[in-house]
Amino acid sequence: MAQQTVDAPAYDASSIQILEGLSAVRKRPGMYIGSTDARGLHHLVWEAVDNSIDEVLAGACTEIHVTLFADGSVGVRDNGRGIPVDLHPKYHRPALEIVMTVLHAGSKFDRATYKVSGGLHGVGIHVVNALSEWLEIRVRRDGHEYYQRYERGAPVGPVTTVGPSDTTGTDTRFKPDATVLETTTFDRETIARRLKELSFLNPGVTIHLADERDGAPVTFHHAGGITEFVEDMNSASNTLFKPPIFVHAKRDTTDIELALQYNDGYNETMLAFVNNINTVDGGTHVVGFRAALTRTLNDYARQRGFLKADKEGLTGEDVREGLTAVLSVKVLEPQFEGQTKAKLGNSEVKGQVESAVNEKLAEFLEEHPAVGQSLITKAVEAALAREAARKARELTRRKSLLEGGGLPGKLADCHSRDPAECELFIVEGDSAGGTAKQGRDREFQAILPLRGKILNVEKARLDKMLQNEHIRALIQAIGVGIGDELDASRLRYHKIILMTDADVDGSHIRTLLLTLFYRKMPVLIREGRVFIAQAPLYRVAKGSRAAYAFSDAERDQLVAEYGGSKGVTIQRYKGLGEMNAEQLAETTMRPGARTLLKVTVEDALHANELFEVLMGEEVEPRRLYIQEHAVEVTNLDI
Ligand code: 0RA
Repeated sequence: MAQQTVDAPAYDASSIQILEGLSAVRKRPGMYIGSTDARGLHHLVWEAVDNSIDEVLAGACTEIHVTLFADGSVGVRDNGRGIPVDLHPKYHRPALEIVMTVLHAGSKFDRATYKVSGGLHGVGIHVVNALSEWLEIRVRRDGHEYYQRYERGAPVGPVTTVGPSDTTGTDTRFKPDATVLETTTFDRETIARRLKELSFLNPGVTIHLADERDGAPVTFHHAGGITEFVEDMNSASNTLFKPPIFVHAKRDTTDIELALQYNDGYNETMLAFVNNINTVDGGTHVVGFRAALTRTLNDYARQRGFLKADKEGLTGEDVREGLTAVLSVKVLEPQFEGQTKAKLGNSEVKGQVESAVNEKLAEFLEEHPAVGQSLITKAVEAALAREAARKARELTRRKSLLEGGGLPGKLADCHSRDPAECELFIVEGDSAGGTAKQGRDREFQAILPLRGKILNVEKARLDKMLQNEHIRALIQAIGVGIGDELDASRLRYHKIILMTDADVDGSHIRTLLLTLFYRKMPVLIREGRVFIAQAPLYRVAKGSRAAYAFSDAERDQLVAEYGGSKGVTIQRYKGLGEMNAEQLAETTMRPGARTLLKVTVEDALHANELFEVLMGEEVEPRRLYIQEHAVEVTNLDI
């Protein structure tokens, strides 16, 4: 069959409008995709995938294929209805071309469902097009397959029919433009995480991810929806009841879905979505949910006699201890607020979610008294512990005053009082602590030695934590406080450096400290204040020459450089304590000579998984996790 052109004038006034729209996007990409870094780059993929998800929401699509191609392009293919190609009445051009170049909302070709607006999402596929070196689109519809190619957003030819087709769908493939984006390398893990999330939120769809660059293809399909999402989040925890509670309700035009379950830990893990967008900064839907949870559980506890009528009620914190929840709402005209547009602003949604959750959760507890009892028992315990923690905190406060200046006795502080240049080394063991004290630059380097095991904060409540001598010393030295009383401006050191032995005990202590920071002083990790020191594993010497090796490979390389193993002595450091002060300083502590690894938290969900798996009760997930992942750190030379 010969190629056919879909009828359209070659060039007219609408072409000019198209070119003007394109240049606006290319001039200020940040306005449309938030930024031009990796985040902005991935935004292009979200935009393309969201378009296919809109077809899923319309009940018209069941399969989405995402492919990362070896040439740096990405493809998103769906089996939806296909973008219309008939001539647009106003622009006199195929609708497809209009969708790809200018139009995004409020037209005949706009799909009416819960769509995303007001935020960075839903800006329109034409933005992806404008920021792509090239984009090729194939639409299967009305018995034909149509094709068009664009370069930097402008069509390089008309829409043509390239053959017959007995299916429908859209296939978009684009290569991000390196001249407007700082980075163009897609990260498979980032994309896989989002696709997995979407497959939980839209149980009717199956999403395939293929990476031609390397790695095996994966498929995401979760018929159980957000209930399965909560089960997945809790897979490494002991849950108080099974399956999760599931609530589905409609209030006015707002659709509300909630799945929740409790585990025997002390943390809250909640994910909230609006029209499939992860609202990491919460908003009115989350406020409504929290109010309803607190109210319903208090009413229930009073009615069933778990709480005396005259007693103070359970607080929001009490009822959220050990909570794992996913809230997914669909709102007709969402307003997203805040710097990252990740907070829902619509005020009516608070009442809608609150009313729905009040009603449905009360109903559920009525029908499942055993679940009700387990969850109330947990919240009442939390309330008692909260009271004990308050007393313990008061005690610490008074005590730290008595001790003078509030600094722990074990801390060898530095002279400088400028936090920006100060560093705190947290050192495992008194003996290594002594060596570090001798080797440090006392002007800006402080040393806090910790002896023996520190407490596992994943398994302890605040009151017990504060009774622990090491934890009190850490809190006092760092200065920002903890939990509710956290004040980041009181940070005493801009670098907090963990210096532990390269053995099992050392890595255990390191994980415990990271858990403490992540759970109780998360701002330190978010702001990139926490580092891991890299101590050498070997000293390789021959005659008057000597050098340090930080891995087995480096050791072997040094031996080779020294002309083979003859006459070479290799000293293996089993702990920091085996180095003298000068060696420790010159290999591990001195800026310029040392290597520090900065601790990053990729995202809360990911980190949560790590800490829960590593620190939780269940052994098997921990073993599997350690096999699969290395420590969550990225390399940084300082
Ligand atoms: C406009 C109208 C209709 C569908 C679409 C756009 C559409 C867009 C994309 C983008 C990626 N995949 C897509 N699939 C569909 C409705 C068409 C109709 O009513 O038949």
